Amino acid sequence: MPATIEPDDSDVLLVVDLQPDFMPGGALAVAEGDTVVPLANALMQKFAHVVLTQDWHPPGHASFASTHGAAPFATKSLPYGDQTLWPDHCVQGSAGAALHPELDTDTPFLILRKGMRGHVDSYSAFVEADGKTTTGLAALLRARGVERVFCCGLATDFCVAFSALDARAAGFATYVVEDACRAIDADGSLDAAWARMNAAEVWRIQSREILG
Ligand code: VGL
Ligand code: ZN
Repeated sequence: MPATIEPDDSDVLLVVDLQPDFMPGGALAVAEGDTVVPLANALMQKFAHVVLTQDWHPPGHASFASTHGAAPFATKSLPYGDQTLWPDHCVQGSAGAALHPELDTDTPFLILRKGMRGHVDSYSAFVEADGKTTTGLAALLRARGVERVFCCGLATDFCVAFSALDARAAGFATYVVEDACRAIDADGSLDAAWARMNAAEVWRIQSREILG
């Protein structure tokens, strides 16, 4: 099948959280998460603008179950809303928080770290979980003439979905490259994420539509 999408100067590829802690064997492992890395590298070659994100939490982060003496995957009410509690992951400076060693870090113009503030999580590359604090990414992309945001990485139902929904809300045409993502899929979270993305007109595409 020939490529049907030819990225141009107004397109950005957003590569979300390809870090060892989200890979098989990692602290918050996503099944087959490692299979996304070569696809992300191939996709990057098609884009004039590429941004990587890196989940980057201080020790004792509000999203960690251990911080609250709770069980991982429980839900906790925090001042900004309900927070899923995770195993400790992507602790700043730890090996699990690094970018995957096979990920192309030469092509991206920006590596955006998120979730750095102790009391607020940030699944999204655009807006933190308080719904207010912006990372500045939307303004930066607009200043570069970006109109369409293509998302891939981990995890489909959390950081990819939240980033895609916020890209859409910021006015970008937004696409998720489904086969270049993998999901955590806890308690129906993958279906729920796609329902929200479909409702928001975030388009679901496959990497072959770009790679040919
Ligand atoms: C993520 C849960 C917690 C993700 C990050 O990258 O999807 N999920 N932190
Ligand atoms: Zn995290």
